[in-house]
Amino acid sequence: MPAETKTTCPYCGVGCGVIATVADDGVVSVKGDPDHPANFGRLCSKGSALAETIDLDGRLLYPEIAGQRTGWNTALDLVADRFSRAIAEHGPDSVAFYVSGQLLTEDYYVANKLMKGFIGSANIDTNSRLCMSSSVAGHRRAFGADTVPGVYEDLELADLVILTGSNLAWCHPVIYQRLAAAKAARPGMKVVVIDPRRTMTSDIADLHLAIRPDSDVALFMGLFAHLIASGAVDQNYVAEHTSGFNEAFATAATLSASDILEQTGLPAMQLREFYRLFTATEKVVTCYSQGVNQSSTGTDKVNSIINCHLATGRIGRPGMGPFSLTGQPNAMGGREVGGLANMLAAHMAIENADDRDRVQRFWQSPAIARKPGLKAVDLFKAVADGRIKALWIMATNPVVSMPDADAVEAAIKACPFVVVSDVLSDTDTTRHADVLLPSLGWGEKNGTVTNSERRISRQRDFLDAPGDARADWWQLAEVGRRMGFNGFGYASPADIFAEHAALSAFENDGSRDFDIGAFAGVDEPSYRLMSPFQWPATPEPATVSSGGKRFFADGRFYHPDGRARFVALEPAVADRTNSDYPFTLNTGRIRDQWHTMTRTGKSARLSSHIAEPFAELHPRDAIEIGVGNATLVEIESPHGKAIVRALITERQARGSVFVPMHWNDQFAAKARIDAVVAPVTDPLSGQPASKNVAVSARAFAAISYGFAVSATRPEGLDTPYWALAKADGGWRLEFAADNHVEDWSRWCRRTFAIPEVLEPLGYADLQSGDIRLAFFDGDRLLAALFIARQPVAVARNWAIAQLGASHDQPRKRFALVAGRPGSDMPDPGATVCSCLGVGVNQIISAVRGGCHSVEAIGAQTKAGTNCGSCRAEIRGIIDGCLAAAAE
Ligand SMILES: Nc1nc2c(c(=O)[nH]1)N[C@H]1C(S)=C(S)[C@@H](COP(=O)(O)OP(=O)(O)OC[C@H]3O[C@@H](n4cnc5c(=O)[nH]c(N)nc54)[C@H](O)[C@@H]3O)O[C@H]1N2
Ligand SMILES: Nc1nc2c(c(=O)[nH]1)N[C@H]1C(S)=C(S)[C@@H](COP(=O)(O)OP(=O)(O)OC[C@H]3O[C@@H](n4cnc5c(=O)[nH]c(N)nc54)[C@H](O)[C@@H]3O)O[C@H]1N2
Ligand code: SF4
Ligand SMILES: [Mo]
Repeated sequence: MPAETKTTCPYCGVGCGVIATVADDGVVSVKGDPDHPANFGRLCSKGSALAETIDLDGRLLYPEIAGQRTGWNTALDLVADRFSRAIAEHGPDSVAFYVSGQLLTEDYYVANKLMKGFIGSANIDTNSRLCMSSSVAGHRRAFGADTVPGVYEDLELADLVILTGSNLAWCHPVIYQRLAAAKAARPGMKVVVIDPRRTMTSDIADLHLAIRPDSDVALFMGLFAHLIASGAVDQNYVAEHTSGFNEAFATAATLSASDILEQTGLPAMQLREFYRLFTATEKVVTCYSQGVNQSSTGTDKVNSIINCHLATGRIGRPGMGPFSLTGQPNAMGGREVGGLANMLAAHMAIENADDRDRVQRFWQSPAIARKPGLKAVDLFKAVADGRIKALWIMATNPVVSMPDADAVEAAIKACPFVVVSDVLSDTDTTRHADVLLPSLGWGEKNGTVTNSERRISRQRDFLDAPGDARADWWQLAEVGRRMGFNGFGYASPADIFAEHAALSAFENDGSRDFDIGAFAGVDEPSYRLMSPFQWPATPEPATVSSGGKRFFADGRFYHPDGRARFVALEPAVADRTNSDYPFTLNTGRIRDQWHTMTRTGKSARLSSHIAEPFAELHPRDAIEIGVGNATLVEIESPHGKAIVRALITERQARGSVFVPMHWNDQFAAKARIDAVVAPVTDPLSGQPASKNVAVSARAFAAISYGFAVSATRPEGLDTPYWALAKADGGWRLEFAADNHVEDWSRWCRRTFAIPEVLEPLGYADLQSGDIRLAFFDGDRLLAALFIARQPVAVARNWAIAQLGASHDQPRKRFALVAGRPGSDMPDPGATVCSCLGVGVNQIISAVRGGCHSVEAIGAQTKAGTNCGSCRAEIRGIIDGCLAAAAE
């Protein structure tokens, strides 16, 4: 009987329930958990492909010191010794942890306790600084606590859903599907998307406001003034439960209608329509994500939104409220344990002496951090200038994901002692570690995560620990013990969770929002069986709710006077004066990759949707800088450079380029876009402004372009542009050279490790410059190379399919060097539906055959019938074909 395990998806903050099955032959499969209240059985493309990302290829299996395998005892003793010595010689602030919203709550709790309570410094920060810290700061300013008031159901109950700075269709796909289903069932429901780019999410929007980058504060200040002018303010709510209204109004009133139009760049009609909709609709939810948080005015953006909800009293009631969509699976759990450098555990404040005393008494710890520690960008600056002598990085890849990434890499290299805990042996960060510690990954580790709607779910193990890999919490507790501290004798994650829950309830009595005291004494068997629940879950009276609890319906907030605060704001003034860097670089995500690709990059299916790093450019900008579609573009700032493929599209606004954050030095020559991102941060939250970077964009002059498929991973790539992706049966490679290559055949032998005895089948056209080479081992294709002076036009998915095909007949081999599919091998085109491998050409032919709805396409081709993440794209293709046919 195959064993089923209920667990939680390790990717985004939606926090979907997953059922993992291990068959008798050890093969793992996953499906959505129909009983989980976040997804009710749905999974997106990334969740559906989880089983493809848990192989041991590239795994870090044993501790290493200076690149040599060692045992845990030696490694942990060394870590404890080097941290202790640094502290003894230079004080507690000379060491730091940089951790992650992908840790489980139990790991995170131990990391925070060790640093803040025992080492006595607050130099622990997390990648959530790059992700959620503006929301945290905005919540604390408005509510007096870092509280997300609403629940997912609110999006389904609302009559107006505003998605601002959120590409929900790609980044929170299951919430997007819930929203799309609710809108389909209740077509009166309106959706407004606010994003400088037209994204897949905009496709369900009744109104898309393509605002100028970072003009959000002006937009929402204008809305606030409009609500007042049109009498939409809930005077009672404002009088009873808030303060600061008049001050906020005074600054909002200074902004004229023409200021707002100028700053946002919106047509007056669109602006009026948006203000009208918000004013007229009581049930409004405003969801926001990184287009809001990742800004030099991120905290102000958050408060500009909350101001409008407070003014109308639309908060904490069904279908109403501001809603911060968290990115990582445990961004919320990290906030609960106080993983940010400026927070204490259990939503207590580091600046508050009573809180410090309370936490120290609870932990019975020798010390307690007295002031906030260094925030991520400052932390790595302190590493760079030598203030940090020992650094422990856990479950994050800062050489790829931090702004000014080349400087971060140099800082890590120069740091006297760096420990990295990861699941992979080769990442852009692990390569600079003095000590590498192998961690358990998803499916092996055990603990809890909290999703965007405050729901705590279990991640459970269903695989054996590979090699000597051990849990992150265990590594931290062992180092704590070896540094001579009591309080780290945990036997299991259940032990840690019980302590964390007890701290949340300790001297709380309703004074703090985060309370899961109902689980204070949780034992191993109950922890094992724990069902998803939402906090608060208070001890007295014991309330454990499976959902529906909202905050602030009673108008009681967590500032000492119990009132919420309006925040008086200034609109940000955009500075676009530097003509050397005239473009605005916007960075973010694509549908099928997760962050730095260490896991999703393993899946051929997920890599087939978008296989290369790219820059989205407006057609007129492309003409101006002389970039043609699919040629290459060089993006540069004073901090660094990247070379990526040009994707010319009307979805992009003029003057802006969008580049995904995912590609790194393992998958591309020079596409680590954070090397280009300036380390500019929000002054309150310290969150980097990753969406608005002044850059130049220019054509990269390639003299030849190449595409290749190969059975083994290409090695030793040295062209100025290359991008590698996993493909069924091997790898696919895109590249470009700026030098003449004398002998492509030799190049192939070196790059694809082709044995000397094998002769290529070749074709070269000296006139056009086209070269094609294929190497066969018997009837099996080892590698095929296509070179052209222009971007190579060969059908990619068809070429990849040849890796798995038999080439027993000469005709088939020649078809390959001819570079075009025969009539018996039609080209499916670029992948749209990665779950079922359906390409754009197949969908177009189904549309031409009369399938004019997403459902009809699904019935004909199966596209969009598994996870549904591609349904918006399919709708776009249908619309495009029908529009073209009508012309
Ligand atoms: N597929 C996928 N899903 C993910 C992740 C992933 O790596 N891959 N990561 C997860 C994580 S950790 C996070 S934090 C979330 C992020 O989820 P999102 O925030 O939805 O994703 P992003 O692509 O970073 O940015 C969202 C949008 O902000 C827009 N934007 C840029 N500037 C502005 C501006 O000035 N104002 C406004 N209003 N919008 C602007 C961008 O054009 C972009 O479309 O996704 C999570 N989900
Ligand atoms: N330009 C730009 N930069 C950005 C962003 C952006 O939008 N634009 N977004 C920012 C945001 S919101 C985020 S959240 C960050 C994300 O950036 P990162 O956190 O750097 O990205 P990940 O690839 O998720 O890194 C996780 C690392 O942990 C490892 N890992 C996986 N599971 C485990 C485990 O259980 N234990 C341990 N110890 N390791 C594990 C993985 O192999 C990987 O190396 O990027 C930020 N950087
Ligand atoms: S929406 Fe997708 S990535 Fe996010 S938790 Fe659900 S299955 Fe995982
Ligand atoms: Mo994030």
